Amino acid sequence: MKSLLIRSTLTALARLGVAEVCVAAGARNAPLITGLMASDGIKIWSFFEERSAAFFALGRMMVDRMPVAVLTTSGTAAAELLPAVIEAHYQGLPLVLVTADRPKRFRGTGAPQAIEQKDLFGDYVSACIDVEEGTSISWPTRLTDKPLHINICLDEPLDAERSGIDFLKHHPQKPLKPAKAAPFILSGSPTVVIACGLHPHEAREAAPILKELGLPIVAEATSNLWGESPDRPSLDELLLPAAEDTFNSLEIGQVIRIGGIPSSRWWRDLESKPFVWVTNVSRLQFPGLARKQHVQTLPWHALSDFASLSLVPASIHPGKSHLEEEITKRPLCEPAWMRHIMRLVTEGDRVFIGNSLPIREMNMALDSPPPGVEFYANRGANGIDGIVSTWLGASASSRSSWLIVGDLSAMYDLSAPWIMPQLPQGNRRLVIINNQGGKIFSHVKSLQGLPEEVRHVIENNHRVSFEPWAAMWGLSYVRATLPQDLHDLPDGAVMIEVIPDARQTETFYQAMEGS
Ligand SMILES: Cc1ncc(C[n+]2csc(CCOP(=O)(O)OP(=O)(O)O)c2C)c(N)n1
Repeated sequence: MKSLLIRSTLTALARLGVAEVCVAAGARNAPLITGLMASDGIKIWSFFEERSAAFFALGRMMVDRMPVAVLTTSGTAAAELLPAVIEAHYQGLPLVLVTADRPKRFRGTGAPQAIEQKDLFGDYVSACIDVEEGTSISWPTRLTDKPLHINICLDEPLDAERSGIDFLKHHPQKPLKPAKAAPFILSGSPTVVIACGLHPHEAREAAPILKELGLPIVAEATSNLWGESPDRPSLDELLLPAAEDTFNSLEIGQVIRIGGIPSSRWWRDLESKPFVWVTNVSRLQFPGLARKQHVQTLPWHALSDFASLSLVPASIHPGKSHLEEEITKRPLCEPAWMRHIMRLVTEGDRVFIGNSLPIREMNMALDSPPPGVEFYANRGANGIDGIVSTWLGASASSRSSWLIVGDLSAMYDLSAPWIMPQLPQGNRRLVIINNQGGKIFSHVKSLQGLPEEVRHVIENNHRVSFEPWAAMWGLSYVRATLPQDLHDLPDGAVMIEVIPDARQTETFYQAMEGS
């Protein structure tokens, strides 16, 4: 009976197109692990810890756009998946969660390692398939744009499953044709495009259409529209950096957002500007704003209808931007460090950007990156958790990749490097911007007037050095206080702890606010 259930679970995964499984072992999921390991055509990544496993799986999906499964044992092991499931949900990625469980009769009894696993992930999954030995089940044959939970109840003895399946013999069904996009109305007022969170394939699809449209484009790094690329037209003449002083210089009545949800304050402020029309064109069906008035959300394929439109471009106030001047004056401030790091990034590298200040400072400071550089970030739920693991997942299919992450975010994911010995060889540069706390909060106006001791608690100021973390996982370590400290990095995996100049960073932001 158990054999049958294991086999039908593996076959269901194969039919869904799962080609990689991130496994975190326990006794309860051992029969599934042995079944997987006896199978052909499936890549197995092995973890001791479920949270990293799930974020790593997410990173694999983000770049390679194939379904990846995470397999856990029962109890809180299953619950550890929740943050990555939420992130996958908001990124529209169908992460497949396979959780082993004790038989249903244990539910609500408090018996060891038996928790309420059914529907554990609530609204963040498209379905929870709760299956026990001896029951029949109709497996889904297609994934949606949401994670899927498969809860497998296994009784003892948990003897090993000796036979597997050939994953390559089961072909996933073709995706359904998207429904025709509903008609949409646009305003005739001055329009800007805002672009972020585009997979490089989507950026290639969008570039000729945006070129034809000819509107100014405020492009975050993750729009993947910056720089030259051999397989798409250059948009450099239309692109504007996603910096606050760009937004301040725009005269607009309409925004076309393509891709993910922008990380700028300006986007949030659109909430209270119902007179600005917002049209979202995205793979994700989230409007990104709570207001209903003058907001419409169109599916990604509607973008092709935009090429033939003739819209009024937003006017840009000629007022001089101080950004260049202020960065140049302060070569050791945080945004300047983004430039120093980007100078080391080479053609085709993958750059993962952490949340909080790194993503904002990269958006501000990015000038033309080398051809084919790909940017990614976890902007679904904007968490500072799981970032190192997600990057490592994304780095698995890249010969050279970078993570730029804040210090608290890095500390959140200390077990992430566990997987590194299993990764293919490549240059992996884990850059920690150690500004000694959650410094984003020092930029939040409403928090600036709080008593020092309260700010200390909010910012979690600290004096931690990351060198012992590098040593723990056997990584090379470089401490950088000057740009030249980044020269001659060794090959392979390197942890780079950047110590930006706090005073220069502070005066940079003061100057930008005053401009
Ligand atoms: C899981 C999670 N917990 C808390 C937060 C709230 N939060 C946003 S930014 C931040 C501080 C991040 O600090 P750090 O990584 O050092 O980056 P910095 O602000 O210095 O750029 C926190 C706690 C969050 N986004 N995600």
